[in-house]
Amino acid sequence: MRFDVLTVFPGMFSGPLTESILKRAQENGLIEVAVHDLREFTADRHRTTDDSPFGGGAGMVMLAEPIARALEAVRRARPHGRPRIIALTPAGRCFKQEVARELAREEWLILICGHYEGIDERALTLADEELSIGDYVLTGGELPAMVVIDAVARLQPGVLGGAASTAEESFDDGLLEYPHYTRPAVWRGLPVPEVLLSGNHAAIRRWRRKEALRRTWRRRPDLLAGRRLPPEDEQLLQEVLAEEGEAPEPSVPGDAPL
Ligand code: 9D3
Repeated sequence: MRFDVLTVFPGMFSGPLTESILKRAQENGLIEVAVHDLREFTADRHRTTDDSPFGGGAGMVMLAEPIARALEAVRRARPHGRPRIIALTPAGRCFKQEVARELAREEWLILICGHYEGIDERALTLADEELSIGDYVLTGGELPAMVVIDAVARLQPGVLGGAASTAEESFDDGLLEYPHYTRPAVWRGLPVPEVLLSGNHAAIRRWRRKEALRRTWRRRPDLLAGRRLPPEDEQLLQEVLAEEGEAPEPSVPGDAPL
């Protein structure tokens, strides 16, 4: 899978993409990432990428022309593919695991990073869609683009170690993960739950599922609301509810406007 990133701060991408899993994924040819400096697509002597907003107001707006020229250049370089063009903006559709799964099926993504107050609306018409990574204010679309690349890249076959590592995890079945423990069996007086040392794999599996349900009920009740659980999960959740005194926090994360 290929990612082309359009940005006025190409240097921001060197760290995250050249370490660890994303580095190995590129070395193994599983993903390809090309970062393009929008300044290279300016026409004036000062290599201008932004200007003040029509109608007045604070901040700067990114010019449409360098974005259009950069898009034309990266498409011209691969005339037989068809990219999905995504602009990272605070007003976009919220990026969730479901969106990551959807994008992971694409062959080619072009990510346009806004910076300053925003992008000229006419340049946004060149994108297929806008994505936001959540309701908090960042300084630009660069970190969001890296978040999207990371979440999408790890879903490409072969990028993570084993096949199990993707499928068994929290957001793949919409629940939070069960708690994890490693050596020593007693750390500063705190023991590991006995069942995990029992060697009884059926009991361990059941305990983990129950603790995943407990944690989700406690911390993210929104993930369980309006969801039909299979009978085994329903049974485990009833046990959790009988054990847990108070109702979970009433607040639902992720639904507050900026
Ligand atoms: C007060 C109006 N602000 C909108 C919330 C202006 C503004 C703030 C920050 C405009 C752009 C930005 C820079 N942020 C992004 O470009 C961005 C972003 C974000 O801030 N949060 C979550 N996802 C994203 S994707 C791009």
